[in-house]
Amino acid sequence: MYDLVIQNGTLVSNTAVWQADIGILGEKIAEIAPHLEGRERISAKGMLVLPGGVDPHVHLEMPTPTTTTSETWATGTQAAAFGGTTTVIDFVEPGYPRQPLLEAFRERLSVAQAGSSVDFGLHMTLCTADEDTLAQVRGVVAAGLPSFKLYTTYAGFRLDDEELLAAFEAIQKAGALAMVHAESDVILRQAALELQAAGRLSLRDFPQSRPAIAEKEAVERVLSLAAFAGCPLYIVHVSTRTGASAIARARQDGQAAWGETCPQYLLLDESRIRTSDFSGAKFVCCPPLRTPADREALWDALHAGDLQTLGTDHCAFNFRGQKELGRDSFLEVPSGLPGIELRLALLYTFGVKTGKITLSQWVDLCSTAPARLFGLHPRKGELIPGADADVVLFHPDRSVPVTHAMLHENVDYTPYEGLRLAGGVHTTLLRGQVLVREGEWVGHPCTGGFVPCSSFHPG
Ligand code: DUC
Ligand code: ZN
Repeated sequence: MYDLVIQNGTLVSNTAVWQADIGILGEKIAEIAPHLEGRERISAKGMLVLPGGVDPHVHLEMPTPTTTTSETWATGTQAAAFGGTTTVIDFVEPGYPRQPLLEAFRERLSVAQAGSSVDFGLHMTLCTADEDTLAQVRGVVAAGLPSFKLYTTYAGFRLDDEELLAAFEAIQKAGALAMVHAESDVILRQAALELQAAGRLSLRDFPQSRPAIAEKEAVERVLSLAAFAGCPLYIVHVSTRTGASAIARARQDGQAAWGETCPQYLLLDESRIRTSDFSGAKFVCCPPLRTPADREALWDALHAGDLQTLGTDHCAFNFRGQKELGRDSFLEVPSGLPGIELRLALLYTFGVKTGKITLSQWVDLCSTAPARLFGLHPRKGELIPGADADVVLFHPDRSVPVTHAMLHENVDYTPYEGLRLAGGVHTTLLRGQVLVREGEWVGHPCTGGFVPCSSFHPG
């Protein structure tokens, strides 16, 4: 007799779709089979039943030089649960230059732990790559952070080629994974200088300040440097056809390389920024939204398996008071879009329902592949006995338009306003506890915990 049985659902894994019950004992899945008995029962008749989503790329409560993201750990992780995501992976960034990495980790951990309603992992950001910093990499991996974020641009974060190579070598030796924000700093600086000289700093000019070629150049370069170092490499938020095809080529050559894209690059394009008023600021993110042709190429890449994960890069700033900081110059618009709550529903609607990807690809992109890449599998990302009972019941046939009012994200707009969803999350369980039932929060807040990630082995 199990504590809880989820009955009569259609289970979806990254390889199969089948009918069965899920028996849960305590925090774990105990059995998957027909006709299980439990003290409590949840009917999943007519529902898809999935492993809880794993969002590999979020920024909660993130300070920037001018403001802090509007989404806290408390609000963002509840919104994640409403959207079927039961594990998020955020970032540790140094609180001051050359802060010891484990000290920065402990500080971030205590903030996250106090507020998180879903489980979470953390990636470590490397803003320097000197001997002293790189000597700390092994200790960070041992603490449960086997993924390191590197930037090719942004003052205070950017590593030059020599530093990137040194970092890749240290990460490889520590059995970890490098993640790179890949945009060419020299191209971005030159593009911004030219626009500035021409007095073109209005929102309409923003996309031109971060051209697609900047992504291509940086993706190709970091792929080469990582290949030379033998370091596994994950490119975050791939936004262009050329970025995706560079990763596909590297993979065909046998390189350990993976790519992530995000809902905004699949569903929105640069026309959103070119509005007659300032509302286009709601769509400012880096890399920027691209062309309809790029969107199509990214869908093709998901279909072909050339990109492996869907993260949100959830980085929420209110339009009022935050995005508005950039009224006089796009350079001052805080960069980032919200999306933590809609990831599963958007990919289902515009990917599965349109036939661009299969149900199993959907689960793989949103859950299993990120769990594997970031060392959370098989505890997360899988419906199998022994895994955490992180389970989502998803209504496969529910037509609703997206409105800001229906969401739980702590931000004053959604970039997806008006898009019609074809399905949505009904119930979300985290380690056997129901957090969301029929669209209502029924869980205890702040019950999420840090999940140490194991060293890199993509499986
Ligand atoms: N890009 C954004 O737009 N926001 C957060 C970080 C990033 O790389
Ligand atoms: Zn990001």
